[in-house]
Amino acid sequence: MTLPKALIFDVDGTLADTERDGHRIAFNRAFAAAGLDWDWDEALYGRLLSVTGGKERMHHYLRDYVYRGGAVPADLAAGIPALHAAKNRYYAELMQEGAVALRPGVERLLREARAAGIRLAIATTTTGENISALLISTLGPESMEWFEVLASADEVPDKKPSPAVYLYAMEMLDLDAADCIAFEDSENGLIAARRAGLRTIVTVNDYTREGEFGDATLVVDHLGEPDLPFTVLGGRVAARVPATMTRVDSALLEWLPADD
Ligand code: XBP
Ligand code: MG
Repeated sequence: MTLPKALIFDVDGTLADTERDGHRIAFNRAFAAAGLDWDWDEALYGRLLSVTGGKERMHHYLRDYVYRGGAVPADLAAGIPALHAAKNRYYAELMQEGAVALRPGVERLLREARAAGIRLAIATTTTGENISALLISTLGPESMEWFEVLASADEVPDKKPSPAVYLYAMEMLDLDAADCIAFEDSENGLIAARRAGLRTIVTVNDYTREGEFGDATLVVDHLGEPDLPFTVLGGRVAARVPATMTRVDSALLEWLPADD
């Protein structure tokens, strides 16, 4: 049992509830500003999250919800990149306002990993700009240096469940999958990480709690804090987690068995 050499984090839904409280609100502001009466409430957005990528999600919404499988007018489809750019501007504003906090245990684990010499990376389908907006607002500008690799849609156009962004992150780290652990919150994210051969810790959120995560190494409700123990919800090693382990920390990472 040895410490992993690197931790690779998903961003949206894993580091913070950016989907519900960030991207969703920003999409709605962009729609309203463009004079569109589309309104993505929390429940609808949860269904739309089955499609990764903001532009792809808008295409999916137009095709399956607005035009119900019929042809989407070309001018509306052509307007998606501009709507997406506006969404990201609203998203940046929301982050600057501090609208979203990191999930429990995230900052603690990042700091502990750094102290233990574990390298950090990010693998996300969102953009580098959106990553920095979140990190700077929650951890300060210096946190940008904490992550050796930021693998995002800017580097890798293939969205999860494609493993491409994880494979890219590992290539940049020059590490094998056996030396890394992925952190995810969604089914598409878990599939991507597993296809890349990574042991994966899933922290579910309100959108993903009911997901199918049997292939995860460990599924918990959050990473845990000293005064806020996690609840183990599933995963390959769930039955073997020692009762003394109540959060994802260096001790748990060192204990985490290899995939059987
Ligand atoms: C995140 C996504 C993204 C965000 C919005 O998936 O699917 O599309 O919802 O970001 P993951 P963009 O957490 O698996 O990376 O609008 O930049 O796509
Ligand atoms: Mg996610």
